[in-house]
Amino acid sequence: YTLGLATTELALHAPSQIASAVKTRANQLGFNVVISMTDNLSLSACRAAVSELMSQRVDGVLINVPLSNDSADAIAQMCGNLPALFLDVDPQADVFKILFDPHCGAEQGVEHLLALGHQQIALLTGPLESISARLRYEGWLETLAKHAVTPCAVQHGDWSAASGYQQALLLLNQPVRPGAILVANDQMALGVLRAVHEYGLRVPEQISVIGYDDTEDSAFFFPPLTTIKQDFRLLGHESVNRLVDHLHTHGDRRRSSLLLPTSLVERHTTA
Ligand code: IPT
Repeated sequence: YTLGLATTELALHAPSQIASAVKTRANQLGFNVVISMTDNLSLSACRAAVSELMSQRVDGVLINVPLSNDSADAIAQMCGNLPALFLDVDPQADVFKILFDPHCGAEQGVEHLLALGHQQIALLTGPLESISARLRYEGWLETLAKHAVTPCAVQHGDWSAASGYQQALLLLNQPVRPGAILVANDQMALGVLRAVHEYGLRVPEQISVIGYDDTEDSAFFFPPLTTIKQDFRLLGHESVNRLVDHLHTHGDRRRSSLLLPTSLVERHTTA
């Protein structure tokens, strides 16, 4: 078999670690993986990436591109009989999928900060064209609202460390200085830490920062980053297993979608 992986920007840490995990598991099972990458978040970019894989006669595709429900339907339809497993869609989307529960992750971050006594909490989301960025943001707002807390400021980044740095400077310059910043991924949190240090504030004594992903290097940020772990090795392993299983049974068995849990990893950026 040859598996296809359509992926969003591989310069980002999470998608590259997912691709690595997919490749590792596929190799263990003796399969090839061909990769095509989108360079923006439009539906047409995803279509182009999937059609590139189809023209290489792959036996099944993994799609790690953020897709709204309508876009996921469109891509599933385009795949026709070709098995397609989605990795970045809404848990409600009616497609074959394996996802980390965005609501669970958002809730764990908020609950951790509230348990530490924080009330002045600022939010730094990912790009709102991304379904996962949107769902994490909604999860934060819902959990905060349950505790009658409103965020003291909100900014939107693009997942990169550079955007984290720029947006953190805006958050720090608000009239009410946040006591904690909830960040939608570790790369942006890296930029936030630099901005906070340049601003002359101590982490975690004067301001707490929490990330999301727990990518490979996050334990080596300074200070080591508290974050919400998504186990990308497990995702790669499970997604290849399930896609291959689907191929073997010719789709006879009911496709079983899976929602993976996230977990809080407490290091030294929250207090
Ligand atoms: C998601 C990451 O959490 C985020 O950091 C960013 O890299 C994004 O991917 C890129 O699309 S993980 C995804 C499987 C929801």
